[in-house]
Amino acid sequence: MTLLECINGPEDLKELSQDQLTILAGEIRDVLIETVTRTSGHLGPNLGVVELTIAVHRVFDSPKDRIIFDTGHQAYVHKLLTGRAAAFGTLRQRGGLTGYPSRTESEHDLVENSHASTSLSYADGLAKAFTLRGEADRTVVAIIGDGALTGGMAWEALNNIAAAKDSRLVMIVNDNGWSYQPTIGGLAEHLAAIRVSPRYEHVLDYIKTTLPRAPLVGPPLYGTLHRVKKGIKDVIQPQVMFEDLGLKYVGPIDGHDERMCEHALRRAHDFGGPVIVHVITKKGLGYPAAEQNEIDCLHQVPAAGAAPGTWSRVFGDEMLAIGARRPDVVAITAAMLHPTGLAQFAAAYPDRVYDVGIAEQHAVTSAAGLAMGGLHPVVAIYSTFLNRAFDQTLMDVALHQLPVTFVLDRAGVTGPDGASHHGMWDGSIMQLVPGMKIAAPRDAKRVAELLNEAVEVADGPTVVRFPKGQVGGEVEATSKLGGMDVLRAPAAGLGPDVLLVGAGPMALSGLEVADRLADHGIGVTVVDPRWTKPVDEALVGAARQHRLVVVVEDNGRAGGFGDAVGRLLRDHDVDVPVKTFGLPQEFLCHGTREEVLEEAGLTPQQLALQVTAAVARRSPGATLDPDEGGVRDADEAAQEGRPVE
Ligand SMILES: Cc1ncc(C[n+]2csc(CCOP(=O)(O)OP(=O)(O)O)c2C)c(N)n1
Repeated sequence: MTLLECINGPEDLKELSQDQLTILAGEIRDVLIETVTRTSGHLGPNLGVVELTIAVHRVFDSPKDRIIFDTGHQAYVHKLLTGRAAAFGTLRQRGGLTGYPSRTESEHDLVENSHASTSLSYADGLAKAFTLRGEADRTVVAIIGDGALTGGMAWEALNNIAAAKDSRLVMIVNDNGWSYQPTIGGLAEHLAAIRVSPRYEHVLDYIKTTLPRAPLVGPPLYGTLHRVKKGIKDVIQPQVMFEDLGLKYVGPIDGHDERMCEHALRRAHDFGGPVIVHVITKKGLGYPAAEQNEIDCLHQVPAAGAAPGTWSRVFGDEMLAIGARRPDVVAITAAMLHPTGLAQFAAAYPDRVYDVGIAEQHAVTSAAGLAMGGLHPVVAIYSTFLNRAFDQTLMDVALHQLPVTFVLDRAGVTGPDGASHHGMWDGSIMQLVPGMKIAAPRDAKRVAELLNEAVEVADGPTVVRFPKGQVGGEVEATSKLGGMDVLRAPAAGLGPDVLLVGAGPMALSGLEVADRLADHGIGVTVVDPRWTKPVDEALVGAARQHRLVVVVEDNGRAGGFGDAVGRLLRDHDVDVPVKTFGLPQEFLCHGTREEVLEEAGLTPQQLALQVTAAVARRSPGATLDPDEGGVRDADEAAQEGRPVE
């Protein structure tokens, strides 16, 4: 039996000797490598926090003390130490462990939002609540990476935490110098200066010899630490930063020396007010393939980079072509150069790409500034992360009618990253923005086409949204309807029963739906709108010629394209019914993209069943009485997921 198998919770850790902890750390790394290379997930970040997480759980008393992981992608070791080692093989699989902390999984998990830079705000509020409720024996621990520390929210929190002198709050800065890529910006340069100082080793030695001699309890002990820090400060200047904010600072600590981490954390714990513990770690430690990976230290397995054949790569290729033709086109990424497909553009035009750190809000308003300065910025961002820059999009870009193109990768169902990663909101919130134009390409050729159209728009913002993964086959239009592509007319001999409008790749699913419906004598016209905002007015006339309008979109059903189509038709007094098939307005779990789409009823087969039932309900002579005829059969079949006979 391994040591890890004996750990049922943090209490079991506290019994182990230093030698056993070293063995345990090795076992954890083995499990991480073996599991994550099989299941997919975040490998580099977790390999880097093994000793640190052990130390946190030995010093603090979870769940009485609350541990908050910023972003949460580095919480696998925490999972292994909090009773989930046996289930770890199910990581990120449907029904298995999630890839982030999960409140339903464990009482040790508090925050499951995987959007970065929030931990210090959660921690600030939580610590204040403990103070106000008189729970003076509880400490809040926030673990935040140097990447997440580039986000504005983290600094808004620090500003407030510095003033909350009573908060029992320990902020651990896990500084590995990397975000997805080397962390950029002034803060990163400060931190890097500490790490690369030739005297850093000296400092670590100094702490190692000084800390064990420090007094055992209370503020005097912190005073000693403080003097240690002052000593460091004398030789390494940049860390004045935290102190100038009025925050107590301990560090830098070698994050792979468990004993040193424990010493620092115990002293921070005993201080009784807000303290920053600055820990230096190596991303990917213990796995050469990660340590030596020059792109992102195997931040994620498989790599999140834009592999050939993916939507991200198709976008990246076209950006390169546009870059050659249009010197005014620049690109912005919020710490995700490779995953968003911008790497080739960056290599070709290094002066025309801005990595702003994990700072989506800044990215958008900075794009507004670039546009005001006569450039056309392309903000390449994952759909789910645009949410936090909604106000900037609305007020800073759209109100000023600025030509900024948002390229939203991972729009719609993303899969194993779960609820906070599904890009199911942008299609609705962008519908609210006056003057915004939204394109949804169905295939690779349309990515190129629509991106080119988007960067030609000079009087307002545009969005190009596409999903995660491999792009499918190409389908050409058979005719045009206004600016839209008609992909299929009703099969020979069948009337225009259903006008199926499929946004993005859902237009291709629509073709399969049409085939299935033709088998049941239902004629379907399949249209790809290309632009889902503004809704093409040619739909009005087309809707009047059909008995039912069906909209299919990979986005939440509330307020998306389907609602916009319905509104347009109502405004024109068209009384043909509109049915929208999209994602339920819920937080959807993890699973493969296919599994999640199936659960939402969005596979072609499920769509065909539901549309058949809807047509049957509206057929002359049809009745809603469940005891009668074909309507009932089709409805029931749809519910049971079996084909309509
Ligand atoms: C708001 C937001 N933008 C982007 C991301 C994507 N993302 C996940 S982890 C990560 C890098 C985090 O770096 P750091 O905090 O230093 O942690 P490390 O992985 O280095 O341990 C990024 C950019 C995110 N989770 N949230």
